[in-house]
Amino acid sequence: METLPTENAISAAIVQNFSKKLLESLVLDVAIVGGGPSALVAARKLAEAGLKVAIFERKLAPGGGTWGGGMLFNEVVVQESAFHLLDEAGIAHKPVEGASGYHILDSVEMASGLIYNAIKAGAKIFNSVSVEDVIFKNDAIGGLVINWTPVERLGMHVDPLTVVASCVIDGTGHPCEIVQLAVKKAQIKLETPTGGIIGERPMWVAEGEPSTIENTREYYPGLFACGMCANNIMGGYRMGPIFGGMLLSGEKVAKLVIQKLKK
Ligand code: 48F
Repeated sequence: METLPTENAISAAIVQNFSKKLLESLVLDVAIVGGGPSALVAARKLAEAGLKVAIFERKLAPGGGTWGGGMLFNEVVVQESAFHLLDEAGIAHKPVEGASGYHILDSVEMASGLIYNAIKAGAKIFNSVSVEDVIFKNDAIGGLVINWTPVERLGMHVDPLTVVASCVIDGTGHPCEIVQLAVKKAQIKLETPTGGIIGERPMWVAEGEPSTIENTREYYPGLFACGMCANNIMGGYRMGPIFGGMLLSGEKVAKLVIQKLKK
């Protein structure tokens, strides 16, 4: 009997495996929007806790603002309180001379290490997928509305698909896209002093780092925020190429989600 040509076997394997991965991710414990550093740590921790978690990332390469270091000098700085998260992922770091408690590391190693470890822990990552809306039912956020990034970029009139999730994490960084659209379209009131998004403040490293962690929380039933998104919502300060707050924010949001789902 004639066997199928290799070309066919390769294409069939890709279609079958991707379809299986997507089918298994249509109902999730946790759907994360954006694959920046905070989201990647959260995904790893959630997967390690045995939860079904997937990241939907608009760009071809996950990693968010990690790759470019400071002004394209591809090195970043992390403070002592977050070293354990680098060590758990096998990412090397060394002291910054003259700045006690700060270590410097290769930003490409950090991005690739965070991505690799999230996947190895069992999280799924869908790249080139943009989240364009949320599922909003019974006064809670219940999932995501997704489409291919090229469809979004080309402005093609193509209906999206949906992903149902018990919890959604907005990890979209500075623009906090998902919370923005939920406030606008579902007219929800957030757990903030004004009920709305306060807006990110300018750079102040000493304030921005702890406030990123402090501002990481559930802002509406089913809708959590981490990383710079959380700072934008609560009016926190930015901090540039220091990433400890991002990593710790990912760790914190995972803990909050696990606590909620255990209840
Ligand atoms: O901005 P980003 O890296 O998130 P983060 O974890 O980290 C912030 C730092 O990189 C840096 C900083 C540290 O000092 O200030 O900025 O808060 O990554 C956010 C990711 O979300 C993706 C976007 O492409 C990026 O990779 N993203 C944004 N909107 C969407 C999205 C969307 N609607 N759908 C899918 N992905």
